[in-house]
Amino acid sequence: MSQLPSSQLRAYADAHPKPPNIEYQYGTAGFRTLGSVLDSVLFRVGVLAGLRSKRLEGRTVGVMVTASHNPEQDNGVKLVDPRGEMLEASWEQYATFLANAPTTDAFLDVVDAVVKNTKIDLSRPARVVYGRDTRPSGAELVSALEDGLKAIGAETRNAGITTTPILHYLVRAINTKGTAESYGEDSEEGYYLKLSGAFKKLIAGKTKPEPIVIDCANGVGALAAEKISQHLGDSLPMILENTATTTKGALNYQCGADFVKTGQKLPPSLADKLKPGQRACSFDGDADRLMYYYLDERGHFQMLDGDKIAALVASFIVDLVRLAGLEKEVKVGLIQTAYANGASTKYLSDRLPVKCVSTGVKHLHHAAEHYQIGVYFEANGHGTILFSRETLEKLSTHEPNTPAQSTALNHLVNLTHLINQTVGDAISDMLLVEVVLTHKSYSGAEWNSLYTDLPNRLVKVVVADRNAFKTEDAERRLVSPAGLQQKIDELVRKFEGGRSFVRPSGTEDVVRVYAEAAIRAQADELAYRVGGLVYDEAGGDPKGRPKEFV
Ligand code: G16
Repeated sequence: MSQLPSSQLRAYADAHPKPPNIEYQYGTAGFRTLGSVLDSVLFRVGVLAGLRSKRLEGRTVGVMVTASHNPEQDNGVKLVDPRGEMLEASWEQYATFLANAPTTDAFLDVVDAVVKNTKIDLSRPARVVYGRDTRPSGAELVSALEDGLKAIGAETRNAGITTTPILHYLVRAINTKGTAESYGEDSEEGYYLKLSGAFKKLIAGKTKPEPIVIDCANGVGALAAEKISQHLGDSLPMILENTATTTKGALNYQCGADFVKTGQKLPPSLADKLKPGQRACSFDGDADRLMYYYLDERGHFQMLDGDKIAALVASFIVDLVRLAGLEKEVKVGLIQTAYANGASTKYLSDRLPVKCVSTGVKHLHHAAEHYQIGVYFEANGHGTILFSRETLEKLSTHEPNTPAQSTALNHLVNLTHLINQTVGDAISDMLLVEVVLTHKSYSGAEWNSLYTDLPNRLVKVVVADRNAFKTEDAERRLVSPAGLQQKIDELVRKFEGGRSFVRPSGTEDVVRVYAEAAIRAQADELAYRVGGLVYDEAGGDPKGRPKEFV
């Protein structure tokens, strides 16, 4: 193909018309909205994925159909670049333009413009691997995607129903197959073998962990956890809960990482099952986020969120680097967002460089690439650790001087296999946490005592137009609506240890408000009062006013 297959594209595009009066946006994690209005978007993303692969000389790109933590009726789609990372930011605008072209003619014009602007050699092959989560709308949306892939003439591989992190793994494994940088066998089985093999090496000779309770959010993580559990055997006994992947309405409902983090409470389905002190964790709907928790001896819920995971694993890595005698050559850095609890930032800043960036894995991932070892975690439990190419090389060539150095070096090498470096991965992150807890012989309570969280509260406000909210300074300050930030500042000053910020969500049609303060009641009050300001300033929808400030 040296020219666009225009009549083929037209015929397929006519079968997937864009609904009028809907404006799509490639946001924090791709397109995300009601599954029922995404048919044309999926078709067009198929075409774009083909073009992206051609632009990258036929390297395989990925497409994941998921709305992750969102409610079951939502769905979404995001593109994965060849190293398993999120789509290059400059291409997000093409995705948005393509999705919003009102007619087939307009769509073909945008396709043509993308080809010209990005200088695509159309004679190159297009290769795309795609997968989806368990949402009921997934099958039809995948068939729209497949039409887009056929229309642009892509070679395809269907990864079926799988987790987002496994799809990212597959993309990297396919593209590095047979090279010195091979990421592993390019199959789901290859993923399980790689992670479980590394886990077993890392805990060899240690006391086996007690069973862990896993809330699978009634999503695809249940299927993946079941499979990896077979590989892990008694090296990590798992009790899988919320595994109803085919029950209508069950996905993410009253369970899952987002439910736990936002509500700061246990999924009700675990209330009678969890014993005090027992470790438990929640995945989200596509198993790329992880939240840990336990009940203390008084039966009170204690949450170990993404910040606590970062504190645990970053300190472990820093110690290993030092023990391996590499601290002069290998610098470890940590990336957080404005949602990071102030107490975590303080704890971690004493141990390693900490940087704050905007919400969205893509921002954290790119910032983490600037370190030899970059640890990134969002407070919501989304994160991973990146080892730079030179670090991987150093770990494989470094000559240890002592047995202790050799052990630490081995652990670091095994961690590079355990950690899914393409994106946050609930299963890989859970295994990482289990390794650290095993090495340190930590209970949940000991881990929790690394630092004490400042009380905090997150609320959502439904407003007329969330795009009216613009931020700066890594989303810590509002620049519009005009004057609102000053009002927030005045309010925050009245609360001891107060901090609050407001930002539009990129995955839900809401504005998010975060607040923390020295005591719980104040954090709650600050969040609801800032929420009230947002509501009053921005023409809030009466349905969106959280009941606490009605
Ligand atoms: C996605 C992104 C995360 C982000 C989250 C919430 O997560 O990948 O980086 O923190 O959305 O974003 P927002 O506050 O903009 O809605 P997931 O797990 O839903 O894919």
